[in-house]
Amino acid sequence: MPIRPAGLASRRSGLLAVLAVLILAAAGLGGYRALDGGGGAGAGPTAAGPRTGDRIIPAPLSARAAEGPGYRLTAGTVLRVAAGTGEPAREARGIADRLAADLRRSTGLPLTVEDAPGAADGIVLTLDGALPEATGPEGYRLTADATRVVIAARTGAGLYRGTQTLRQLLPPQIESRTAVTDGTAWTVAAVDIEDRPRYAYRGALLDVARHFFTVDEVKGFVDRLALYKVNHLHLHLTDDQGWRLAIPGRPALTGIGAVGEVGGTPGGFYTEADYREIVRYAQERYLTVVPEIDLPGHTNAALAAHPELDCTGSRRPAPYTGIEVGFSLICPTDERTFAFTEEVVREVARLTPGPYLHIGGDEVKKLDAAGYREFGRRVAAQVRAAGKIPIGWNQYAPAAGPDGFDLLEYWQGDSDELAEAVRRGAGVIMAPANRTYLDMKYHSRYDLGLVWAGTIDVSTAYRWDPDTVKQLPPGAVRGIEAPLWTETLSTPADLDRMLLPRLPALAEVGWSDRSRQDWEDFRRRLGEEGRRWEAAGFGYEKRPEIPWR
Ligand code: TNX
Repeated sequence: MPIRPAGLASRRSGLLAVLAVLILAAAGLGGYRALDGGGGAGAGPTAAGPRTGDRIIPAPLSARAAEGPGYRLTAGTVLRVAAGTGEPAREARGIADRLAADLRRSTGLPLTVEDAPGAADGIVLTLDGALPEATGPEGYRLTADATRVVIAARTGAGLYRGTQTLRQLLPPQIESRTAVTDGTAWTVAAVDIEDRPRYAYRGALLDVARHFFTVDEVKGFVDRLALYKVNHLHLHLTDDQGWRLAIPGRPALTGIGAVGEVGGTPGGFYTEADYREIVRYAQERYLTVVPEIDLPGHTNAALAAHPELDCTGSRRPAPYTGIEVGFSLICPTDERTFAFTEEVVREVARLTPGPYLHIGGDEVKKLDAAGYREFGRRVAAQVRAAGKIPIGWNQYAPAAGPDGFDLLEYWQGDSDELAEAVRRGAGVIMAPANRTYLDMKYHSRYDLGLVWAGTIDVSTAYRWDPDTVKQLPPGAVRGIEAPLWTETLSTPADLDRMLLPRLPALAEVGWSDRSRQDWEDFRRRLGEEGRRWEAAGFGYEKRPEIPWR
């Protein structure tokens, strides 16, 4: 560990802080005030100093600023895990190790991790089943004072979300991928935060079919989602332009179906090991992968590999590199089609630990309503037989309800059909294209993206309520999703420009209590995130709506 002046300074102030506490305790005084002098320059809550609870995105349920200078990370800071024994302890330990690794990169501090039930000082991660039940599976409580930061949750997921809040309570340079040597004080303001999500499902979709993205690039995408407490990664794995997941026994799917992408550049695909690695990486950040195999349309790549699945029985289509939709269909009246879907569904289910399997269903223009509904119900039953919960785009609404789709993802389309499906028991994930589509341009002259659903600036992404997009009974909306379609996006830098700063806006819509959402306040908080992204090396679009600092 390099010893730098900043490290020495913080070790000294840490000692002073401990001394001050002892003196105060001996004098029988409470409070933090007397510590101000011991914190050294930059340790007090100045404008450029510690983040307070009102900087966090998505906004927490409640954040109270507490008295005092807060907690400063020093060379003596230890992460302590208080989570009993067995599997919960192992899980909490894993979260602490990841947090320590993330904080070490920029701070250069040793930040060792220890098991310490009932620990007093340091950064304490505690799994606590006695927290109120309302905390839920992703809720947590974070308190910071001069001696410690405590993150408490009922589950590992809650603990992990709390660690992301801790990152945001530290200065933006905390996101640096290399050691920061400018003397930054790693101080967390004294706060008491209680937090839990509004919706259980908060997703983002990455379209790896129109343009292929490598495992490492997908991991980068996951990193960005995790910062804002997104908990589902929807991978759009197949489309006209490419089939991106290897299926044993069907080598042509990737051998033929994965070679290209939009624009004619080389495509690619994930092997079983690649896909498992994405799932593992996402899981480690408490994101569930939702794989999508888009059926029965958007299937040109599958048909190029398996021309026998075309209704004419033999026409092998050329690989498709354009961006039109609605022209392809696997034959819904041929049993070979259902043998194919059964095999694919079983295989994807086998590789996927998460509960969901998405089977698309959008923009099918060459099939009548009855045939389409029947196809949907049969494949949904295959998904269920493979042990997964079937999700479809809202066009599958007529095939939703008992034994059909359990969840519909709304992007655009018929409201009555959707309401009917909800009456039959379906839940809804809201992804209205005119709010959540991250591939829509910011403004009409923007270089990347499409405009068919309108232009979406940050305020448009932020100012809407998923519960009132459609008139649905309370509880029908299970969450939201932000899709990043990639017809016009081919590099990670392109993804970043479309994702940031709209992702945090949508993340707050999905996470924060409605009463905590406020555009003016959000703009102000978002203005600080730019420095965080610069420190992390993330690209973003400096939209003039935001007061960047
Ligand atoms: C509509 S959303 C689509 C996608 C396109 C997207 C482009 C949906 C279910 N279908 O196939 O990529 O628009 O914005």
